[in-house]
Amino acid sequence: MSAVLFISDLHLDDTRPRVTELLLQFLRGEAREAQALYLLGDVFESWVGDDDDSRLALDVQQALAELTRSGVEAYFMAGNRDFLVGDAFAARSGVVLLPDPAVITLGGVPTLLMHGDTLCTDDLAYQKFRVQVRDPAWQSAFLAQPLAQRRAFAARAREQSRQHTGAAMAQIMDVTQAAVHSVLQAHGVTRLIHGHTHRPACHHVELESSSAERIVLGDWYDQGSVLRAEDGRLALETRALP
Ligand SMILES: [Mn+2]
Repeated sequence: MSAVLFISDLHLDDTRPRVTELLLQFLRGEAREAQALYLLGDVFESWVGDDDDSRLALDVQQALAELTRSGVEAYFMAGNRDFLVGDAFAARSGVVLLPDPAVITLGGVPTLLMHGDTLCTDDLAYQKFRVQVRDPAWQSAFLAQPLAQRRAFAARAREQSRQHTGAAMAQIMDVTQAAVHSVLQAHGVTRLIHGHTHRPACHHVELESSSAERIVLGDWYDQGSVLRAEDGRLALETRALP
């Protein structure tokens, strides 16, 4: 059986062109041999609407379209940066949009997929912001603005996010054990894969009557990060920047 691949937190941005280059290489190379690719959020540092005509936006959709046309299934779950990715993006790139959370069967094991931001329940300021920007009325008002105005808003939001991340205690920016236990139990699964925290690891989770595993995907800042599921094995691997 061929591999199933998981990536997240690339935070693609014009300031880090080598990361975009690595993704394009990955989509045209390694991913072509896979059965499926899951993109679990924050692929883009920001996404201001599917009408974005920037080079970066077009190149990524093009490479995804080539991948999906070659027969590889690709699934896209939004993160806290690219939650405005919508149906036009999906149609152009051939990806299937996934809700957060979503349960899949991976090598026979029911597996819960999330971006991970909803697990960071101690970050109250962020959770409040999330409620606002996930509101359909807020989203349609935002998307009705001209592209230039939306880009300016995204730049301001990035700056505020940087300040918040710098000021908040590291502990607040991580998942809480209570949230992890609660989603595992609510979905009746013993495996969770998520990103968002940029703390790649495979954790063992002790539940009341069973044990589970929590796999955290890595970010794409100093390298690429890929979770490969193949022949019943999961491997968290890195890829060097070009
Ligand atoms: Mn995130």
